[in-house]
Amino acid sequence: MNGAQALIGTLVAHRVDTCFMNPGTSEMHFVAALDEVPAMHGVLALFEGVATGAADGYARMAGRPAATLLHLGPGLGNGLANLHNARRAHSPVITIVGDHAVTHRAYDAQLQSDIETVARNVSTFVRTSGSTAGLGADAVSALAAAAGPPGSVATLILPADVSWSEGGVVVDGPPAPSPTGAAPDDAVTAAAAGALRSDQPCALLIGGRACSGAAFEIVADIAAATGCKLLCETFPARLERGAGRPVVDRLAYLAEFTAMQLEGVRHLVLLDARSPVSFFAYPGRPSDLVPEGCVVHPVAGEADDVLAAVSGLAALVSAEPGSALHQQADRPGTPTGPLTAQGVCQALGALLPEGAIVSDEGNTSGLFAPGATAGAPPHDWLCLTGGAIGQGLPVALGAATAEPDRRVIALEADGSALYTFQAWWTMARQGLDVTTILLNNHSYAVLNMELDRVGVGSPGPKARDMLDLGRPSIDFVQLARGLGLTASRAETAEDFTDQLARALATPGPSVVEAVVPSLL
Ligand SMILES: Cc1ncc(C[n+]2csc(CCOP(=O)(O)OP(=O)(O)O)c2C)c(N)n1
Ligand SMILES: [Mg+2]
Repeated sequence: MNGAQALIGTLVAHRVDTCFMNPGTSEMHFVAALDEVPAMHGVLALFEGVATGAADGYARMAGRPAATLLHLGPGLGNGLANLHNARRAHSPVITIVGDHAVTHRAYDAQLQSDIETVARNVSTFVRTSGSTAGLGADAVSALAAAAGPPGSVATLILPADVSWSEGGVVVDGPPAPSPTGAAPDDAVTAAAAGALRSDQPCALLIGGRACSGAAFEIVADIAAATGCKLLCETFPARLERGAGRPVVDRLAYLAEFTAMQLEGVRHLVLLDARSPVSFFAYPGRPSDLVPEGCVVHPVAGEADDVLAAVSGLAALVSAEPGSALHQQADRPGTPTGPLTAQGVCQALGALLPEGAIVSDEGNTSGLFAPGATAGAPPHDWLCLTGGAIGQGLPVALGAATAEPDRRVIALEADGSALYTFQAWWTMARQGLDVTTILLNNHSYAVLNMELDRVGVGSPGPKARDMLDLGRPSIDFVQLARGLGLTASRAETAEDFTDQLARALATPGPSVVEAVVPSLL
């Protein structure tokens, strides 16, 4: 058995059976080994940012890692932005980066570079595997690091000769128990409970694992028992929402709106969320968004056992299981007239199928989507965790790979789509049920607002031109068809609703381009 076979065998023994990849010469033995270990599914991506974003989307839904296979330092660099988003999502991801054979390093051949330095930016674990016999054990170490909590990116660098040499050993062993995290600090929990039982205004700020499953229900019970506000982080990795799910408000993107949401709050209890900070610095404005005089209670952090922490807090405030406020079923009617961003969101709210997964990179045009879908049938909402755009389509691809029986909807802004729209080809190749709503406002619209907010005075035509995507206008229908998808364009609300309904009812991937005026 060679190293590549042992590595893949070890991964599948630990339930890592999907690898999003973009290989080159140094990874050929790994590619060849796919036929030796049929349990591993290789998924070809045409750009590394698609592979890494897909691994993130996969992990958010499956709760376990996929692998990526990338080609040396340049391949890893191409995938970095979405590994950054994965790091912020606390998604477990195994990144395997092929490298030159150890014996080739002395020659400083064209593709040689410092891979470890690139990897360190996003990874909690970086190791260059030193021997074929030890490769399986290296993979197990990477898996342990990725699992967390917090889930993280683990990078295993695989020299070509370590991969091709004989002497590989599959390390299977008993499956490691699912790690739950560190025990909560009793004193911090008691202080938070005391504040929640007092008559001072309190808020729970939840993120990560507190936004789904049992932990989410328990935090909503705590909110019901104590009358405190329930808020969640601005861009949760995965938020369960829709009819029958706990009611929670997301913190706003703009600091001014966050300040309104937190106004008067005297105690802020953090449950797998960080203390709120402004997304960017603006001249003369605060970075820290905690209101003055508000006490922050970090009851559960990203490395902690969130379920134990929220259960402990619920017991101290005598929260009744099942007492939480749940969302009523309620859908908007279908929109009419000229198509607008609001109309697109309304149609989505009217048609969203039960069990859908929404990958939200709708940006400004998606502003109304959370409101319009709040009472739709239960669904999951996946956000742009790290702010590095080009995530939405790859995450949709990964989510659909993990959950092939559920409808995935990518709510995708034009500018963001153009970083990684190669994901469409992989959706077509894999036959995945992903419906992309392409919000074409012909603009980097949000940056118009940012241009005003940073205080540059009145921007001139050259500056505005750097934010304009309308010259020439981009034809997303042709792009999508060229990559093997069915696609259509809508310019009225009625057409959009019809086209979306058809796309959602049709197996396989499709794109509905919504031409909308820019909100900014
Ligand atoms: C990797 C990366 N590059 C650049 C940016 C800066 N950026 C933020 S928003 C944006 C434009 C977004 O345009 P679009 O996706 O069309 O959304 P809209 O603002 O039009 O709603 C850019 C370029 C970023 N956030 N991430
Ligand atoms: Mg745009």
